[in-house]
Amino acid sequence: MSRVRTAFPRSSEITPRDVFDQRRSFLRDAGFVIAAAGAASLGLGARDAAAGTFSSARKGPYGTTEAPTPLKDVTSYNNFYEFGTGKEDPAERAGSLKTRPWTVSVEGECAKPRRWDIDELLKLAAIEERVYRMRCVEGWSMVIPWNGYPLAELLKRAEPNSRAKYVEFTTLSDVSQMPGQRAAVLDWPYVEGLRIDEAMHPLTLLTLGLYGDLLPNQNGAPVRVTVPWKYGFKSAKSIVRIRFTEHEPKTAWNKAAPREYGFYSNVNPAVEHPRWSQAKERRIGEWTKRPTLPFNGYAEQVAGLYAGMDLRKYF
Ligand SMILES: Nc1nc2c(c(=O)[nH]1)N[C@H]1C(S)=C(S)[C@@H](COP(=O)(O)O)O[C@H]1N2
Ligand SMILES: [Mo]
Repeated sequence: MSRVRTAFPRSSEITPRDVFDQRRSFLRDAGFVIAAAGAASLGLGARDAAAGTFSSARKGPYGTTEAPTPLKDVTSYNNFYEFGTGKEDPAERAGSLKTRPWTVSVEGECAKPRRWDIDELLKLAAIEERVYRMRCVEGWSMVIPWNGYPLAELLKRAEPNSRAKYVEFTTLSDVSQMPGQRAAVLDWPYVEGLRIDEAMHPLTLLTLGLYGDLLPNQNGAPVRVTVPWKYGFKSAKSIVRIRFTEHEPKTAWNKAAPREYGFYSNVNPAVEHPRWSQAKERRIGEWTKRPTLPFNGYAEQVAGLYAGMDLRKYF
């Protein structure tokens, strides 16, 4: 409780006025019932819900000072194939996703497997704001103020054992809520994975919100991961299971097109994708392309994880 409501300034004081106004109007337009429901379960009053569930979250480390992508773009230009392959499909169709009740089971190679309720996850650790660059393999990027805490906070509570070398993430599988799962574009459910040191890295965020509120459905409500130095598809949405494994997980995109999507998928301008250049990117809202940075600009934090590895082979 107190962890969510901190003594830090309200977001109306610390974010640019237009961003704040834009958020308010979005909440009004969307009739943000989910945020209100989440706020109620956290014991927040109606006024706090209107201002945003996490609006007083403290700024976490590693945030970029680059201008955030407008909320409207963050919530209307999405990849979430469970709701269709068009960029506007998730915003239009993800209303059918029921994000409560919701549980995430943490299992596999660990001493303390456990099923967590979403309300427990909301209170497990202090919710931070992390403004991360996100880079899609298709050649576009955004800057998104996420709300969450390091995934390590959750993982360490499971006490992974010595066989736990990877962490696998599985998205909900339910065609009645996710109409895009009727199409065989991927082998559902969506599965992603990280090496355990990547999953435990302080940059890897268990993400519960954006722009100060609970995640909109199209962005992976009620809980997703955010791995900012990897291409966007590594950041699995609407997660129901996290599993410690001894062997490299079989990921949905790797199974679909192994030559295009490697297990690592670190943002790397020097490794070309057969269909989209990785040398440059278009920041949503800008016209001139900007160069793509190694590890999406997070090399200082994560390059050491790959010391001695041939990143052209392990792409
Ligand atoms: N379950 C699931 N997770 C997913 C995807 C998806 O189709 N299904 N798309 C990925 C891709 S390709 C990207 S670029 C990001 C987009 O996240 P955003 O819409 O919140 O910006 O989500 C990733 N996570
Ligand atoms: Mo992506």
